[in-house]
Amino acid sequence: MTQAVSELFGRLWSDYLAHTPSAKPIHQLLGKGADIVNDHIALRTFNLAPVTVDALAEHFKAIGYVEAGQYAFEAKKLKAKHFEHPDPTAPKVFISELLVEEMPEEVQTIIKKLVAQVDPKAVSAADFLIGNRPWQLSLADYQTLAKHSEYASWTAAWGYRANHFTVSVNHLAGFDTLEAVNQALKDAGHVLNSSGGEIKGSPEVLLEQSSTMADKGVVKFSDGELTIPSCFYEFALRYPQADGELYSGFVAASADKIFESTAQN
Ligand code: OOG
Ligand code: NI
Repeated sequence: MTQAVSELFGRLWSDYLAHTPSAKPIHQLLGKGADIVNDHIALRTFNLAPVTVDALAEHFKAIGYVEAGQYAFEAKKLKAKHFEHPDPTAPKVFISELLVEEMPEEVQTIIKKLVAQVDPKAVSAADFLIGNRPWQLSLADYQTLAKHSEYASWTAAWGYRANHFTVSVNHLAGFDTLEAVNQALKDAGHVLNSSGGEIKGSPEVLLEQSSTMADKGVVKFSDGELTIPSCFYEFALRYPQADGELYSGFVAASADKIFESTAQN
């Protein structure tokens, strides 16, 4: 990996660890002390300037990433793109955005109020994606968003940071199947996202995924604090395409369920 790539992911990883206490023990459990290859990370945003997917993607394009896939999630009112780097050991990047104009009026009003607080020049700053919520948010507004869209409330509360890292199961020395990974996680007391089944996808769609339910963290609002779901860990096993290369895209039907890893429970 180039130094720019490893530096950016190193900073994203430090912020992620600070909000995901289960990540270190899971890393140890699956890697057994060895390095772990990250399949991808994900970021969330709103489709309003200056914080659209395309604007956030500039951080990755600047270090060699290119757009490699587009996805739509009609029920959740989301769109997403994924980005890849020519170096196959660089994690892929999945960035989604809420289609704000498709939300009820009261949701639109709140999100526009948040995004209006973002200095457009700040979006390209080196630390914009590293644990950064560039707006004030009240508890009442958070709760209104949560009633209509779990995604909107999570994004408003946590802002810009990796909402998950993803273990590449293909690269694990001690595990050959996602079933075995899931069993080890459950035996160690971790709670998996079971929406749509613990394993999303199949060998037929060339990608199997599972994830933990998000840890919890304290978020500061303008008028108080609340403990809410923070970030989660994902596990991905990729299968070879006809040309022998591992499939490198995402599967919308599976991603739709992975989003639910930050649901309130
Ligand atoms: C992204 C969910 C989709 C995947 O691997 O399909 C995803 C999110 O929760 O922001 O990560
Ligand atoms: Ni993911």
